Amino acid sequence: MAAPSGPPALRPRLMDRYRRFLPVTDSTPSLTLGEGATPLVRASRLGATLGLSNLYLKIEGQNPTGSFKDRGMVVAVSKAAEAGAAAIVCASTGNTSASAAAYGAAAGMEVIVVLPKGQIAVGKLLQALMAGARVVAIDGNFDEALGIVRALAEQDDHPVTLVNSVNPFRIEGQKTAAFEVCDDLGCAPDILAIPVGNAGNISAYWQGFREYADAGLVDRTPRMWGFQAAGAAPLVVGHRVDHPDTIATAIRIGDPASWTKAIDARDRSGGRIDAVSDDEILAAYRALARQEGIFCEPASAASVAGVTRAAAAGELESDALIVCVLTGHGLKDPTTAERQAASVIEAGASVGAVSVALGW
Ligand code: AN7
Repeated sequence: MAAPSGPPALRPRLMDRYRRFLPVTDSTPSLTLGEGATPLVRASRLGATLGLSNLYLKIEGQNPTGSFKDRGMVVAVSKAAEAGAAAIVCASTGNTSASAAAYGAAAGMEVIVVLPKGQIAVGKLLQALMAGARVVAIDGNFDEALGIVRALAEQDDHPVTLVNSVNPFRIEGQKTAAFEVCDDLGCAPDILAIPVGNAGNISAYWQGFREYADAGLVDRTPRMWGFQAAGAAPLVVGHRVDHPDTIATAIRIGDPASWTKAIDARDRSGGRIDAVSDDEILAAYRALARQEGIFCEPASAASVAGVTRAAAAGELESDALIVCVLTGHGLKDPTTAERQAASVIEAGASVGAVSVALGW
């Protein structure tokens, strides 16, 4: 039997499934690591706690490198390959670099990532290094790293393609998550809640919902609810934050590149962009794991933290159709998990000792 030329039929390639909405041509290489088609899970127990009967979670941590970045990266790297690029570069709070490293490796490209030193979750850093990316850690934050890679990509002596979300192909790929939400629900949700850092993803979802509505595939668009961490909430305070700080390192960003697009998504959708505290983020992070069995990274829990607060304030109809995007996998950041988790119970190697340890 001949080997299949792509992934098995049950898992269509993201770029094939939504090809009519993507900048894909016959000369675009068909790169894939199996991205997209992530689960939309009904959060019954957490929903009951919050008084919400239609709360859903979009589990983007189930992408190949464990975050939503893969949707955009597969398109950006494919288009870079189509254009003949031999090298890609990005700045990152971690997930973009993990994704760029993986897709760059799969495409046979050189990958360079520039990161804020000491501010990257250990799993993400190891993903980039294992995939063979050259990792440069700067004495500065993400916003400074982005400024540096933008300048590097403009130099002529070392041709390199920038794959941060200022690369429009990233947004094109990421909008497919909105398509999947609509396809799975059979309609658009009332509210789409999402963490916001550099603001590419909220812009991508909004674009996706609008394109689906324009194509007549859904009859409305959701209200876009973005949530930033309180210590890194430039879109909420209305000005750049020079020293962003939060436990949710993925969204530790003070000067979002897609600022205008995010504000546009908020305003045109009748939505909101609010700040949630690190304590609220961590409470949602624990609740997701304990009540739903879903282990996301801290930044991802900002979406649920925001909906939790709105529910507590009585701002939500109990039957509102709400989708919270969980952008990245919990295993990426074992350090935060270790600090939030219960302790192991130690016991001797006998039934009696284990029973005693369990308090039986
Ligand atoms: C888990 O990896 O910016 O608002 O450099 O990793 O589109 O930036 C990551 C962002 C949310 C925010 N959740 O998305 C990077 C980076 C997780 C993330 C965001 C990020 P954007």
